Amino acid sequence: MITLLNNIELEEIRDDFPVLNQHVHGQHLIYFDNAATSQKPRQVIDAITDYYQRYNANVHRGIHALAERATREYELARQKVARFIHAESPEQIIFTSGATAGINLVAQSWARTNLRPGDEILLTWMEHHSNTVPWYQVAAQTGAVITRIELNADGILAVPEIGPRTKLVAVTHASNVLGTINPVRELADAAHKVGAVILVDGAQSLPHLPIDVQALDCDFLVFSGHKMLGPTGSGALYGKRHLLEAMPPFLGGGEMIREVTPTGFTCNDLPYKFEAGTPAIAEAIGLGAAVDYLQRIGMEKIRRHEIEITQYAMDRLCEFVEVIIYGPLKAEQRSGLVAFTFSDIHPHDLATFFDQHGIAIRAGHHCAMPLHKKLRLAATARASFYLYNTRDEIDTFIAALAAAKKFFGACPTGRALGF
Ligand code: 7TS
Repeated sequence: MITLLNNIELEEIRDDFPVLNQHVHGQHLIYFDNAATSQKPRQVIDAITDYYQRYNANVHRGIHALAERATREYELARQKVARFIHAESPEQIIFTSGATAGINLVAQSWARTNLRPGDEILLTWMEHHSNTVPWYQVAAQTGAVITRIELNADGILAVPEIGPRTKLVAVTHASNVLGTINPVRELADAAHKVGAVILVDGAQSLPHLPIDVQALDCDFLVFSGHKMLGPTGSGALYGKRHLLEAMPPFLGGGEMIREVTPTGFTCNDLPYKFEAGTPAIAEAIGLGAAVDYLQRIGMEKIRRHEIEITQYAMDRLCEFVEVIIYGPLKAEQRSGLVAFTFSDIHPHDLATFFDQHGIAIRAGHHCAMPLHKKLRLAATARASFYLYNTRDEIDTFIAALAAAKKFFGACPTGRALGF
């Protein structure tokens, strides 16, 4: 049986994150900006330091002891990531600098060579710009067209019949604004029925939910290490082997070749075909340490904890008639974040007010401008949680919101959702 994190476990977890133990503007820091980037435990920081202090060397080329150790640890990190997402093999894990780089790789390699004029790329209204702009670029290059799956009033996808013109479905697993967890397996089945492929943006799901790429039957999945306790500049692309094998390399350079002649080159095997140049070695090793950390606690347990505190945060926010929450109202249907507006107070003013109380939230369009346009909003405020956040912190956040109400003189708006 999966139990919740108890108070002792939570204290132990919090002790692993040095950054949490500080004051901001004279108040104890409350970090609710985890959807932008998570904090890093000592174990990840130590793994990076250890690499630089003890075995800094390039990978896959040196024959000396340091190079062999660096290569071993780098490849071990790949194995850890493969196991974490239940990939069939480590060769299907391409290290990238993050979700954005993974999507661009698929756009410029798979999509650019497979799409023809009139082919459809099916997105949703809740995509991050990283899962939007690369498709606009590839549409301009190939003559493909962009279409979008509609949302219902709760910010949930209405899974459509996918038509024969659709060649690619690119969908976020969890929205960074609405929190909505999308039915990826259903979408994969619908895409595969018409011979389309599906790319899943796991930037907001992988840090928070147990992920099994084989159960999801996704063709590609991307994610960022820095949102799951790992370093910035780390992340990966997972792909089905037959697709990766058939794709041309995206970047050319060292490492990705088998042979270079005076006039041409042949490609290296997977995954090196897509890892041109010296990779982010310390970052990959740090990501491996982050995976170890998450697995030691258990993704099911982390998920239960986040459901619990997210539901608590939403319930407490609903005590204010001035608050509008965007996305599904049941925490089970969303990842651990809540985007909201508070009367007619500008979200940036609200974020500044929270900052003065030592509480870090994010305000803005969260790199999801098409969604905000659809909601007829310029911006929302967003509190996003992770395994180290507590109910007590949410109580402090709610007390700060009550203070903001007094300070700004908020009144109810009664604005509707507006999908
Ligand atoms: N996809 C989703 C769903 C995201 O939320 C983000 C980043 C990305 C892709 C891009 O990730 P990157 O690591 O390659 O930059 N989202 C956010 C956010 O919500 N606030 O700051 C970054």
